[in-house]
Amino acid sequence: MKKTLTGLKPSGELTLGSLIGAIKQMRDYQDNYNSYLFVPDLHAITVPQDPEELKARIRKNVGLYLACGIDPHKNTIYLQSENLYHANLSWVLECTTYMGEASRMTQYKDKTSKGENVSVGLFTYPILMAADILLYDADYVPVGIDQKQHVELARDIAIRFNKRFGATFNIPEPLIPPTGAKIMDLQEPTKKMSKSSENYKGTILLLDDPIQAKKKIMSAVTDSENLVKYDPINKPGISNLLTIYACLTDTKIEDVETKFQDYNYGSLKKEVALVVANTLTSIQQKYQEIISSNIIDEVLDAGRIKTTQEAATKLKEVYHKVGLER
Ligand code: AQP
Repeated sequence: MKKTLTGLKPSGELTLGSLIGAIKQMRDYQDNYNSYLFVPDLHAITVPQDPEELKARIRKNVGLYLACGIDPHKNTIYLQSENLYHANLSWVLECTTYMGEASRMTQYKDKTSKGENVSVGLFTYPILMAADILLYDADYVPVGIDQKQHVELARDIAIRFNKRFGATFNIPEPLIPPTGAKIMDLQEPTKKMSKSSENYKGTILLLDDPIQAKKKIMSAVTDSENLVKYDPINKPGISNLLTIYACLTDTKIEDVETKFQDYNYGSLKKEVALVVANTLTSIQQKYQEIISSNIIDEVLDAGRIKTTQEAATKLKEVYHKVGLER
């Protein structure tokens, strides 16, 4: 069975974008793939985090994975920081990656272009991500479009390592959803909906009060044409709403466009708001049951034991190839 692997960093609360771009894909694939879903908490500290908030968010995110339909019997679920081999392999890979290729990563370039004083970790984190993927020989990495470049870097690193030291790593491929690869901010629809966004009204969190979420959809920025049409370049706001509806109802974007072609923007927003609120209500009901049980610790303990054994074997092979042994 082919292996899929992905993670959502606990740098903020999970959003509708996290659900549509990553969790939903893992849920859709879980019956047919050997699925690995982790919490990349080491990635979260590439930017400053409040320790207590981070700790709480790690549990919350695992609870949300499960509440969104990730089946712990079909997925290996684990916490990155509980498995020391990720950081070990990352170091070896950092030593085989060139400054030029790491400097080309657009997420890093975006953050530094704003003149922010960023950490070295933010620069090297795509290499840690390569280690996360290569450690388990993942075949596919379901990601939103913004992470495609990082999976390509992981491929380049693996190909180069294999050439230099002999076949060691499987070469992973990104899996980008045809619809919903980039859910946009509701207030600035040319920008990705992000969990660390400062604009409260632009982002829907999975634990938002469904009534508030409805209000956010109703006040989403659109355009003045009053024509419902899927056209992400010229009508990013409306296209984003159509995409959200299509993904949450598992409908083709063309069919959603046809369904709403005679609607005015207010009526379209009402329909989207209802689907979003229903999705959140269902997730939150399951989340409340999960958070008050022992399941999160059980799942993470099982994931830690399994992945630590697998990663130890892989790292031993890597150390042997590189000459790190007595
Ligand atoms: N808005 C989105 N639309 C589609 N996919 C998305 N993803 C995130 N936001 C959207 C996908 O979710 C996966 C996990 O991403 P992540 O949470 O580890 O990191 P990120 O992409 O940096 O997410 P954020 O929300 O933008 O975090 P911050 O604000 O902390 O930087 C990835 O596959 C991502 O593509």
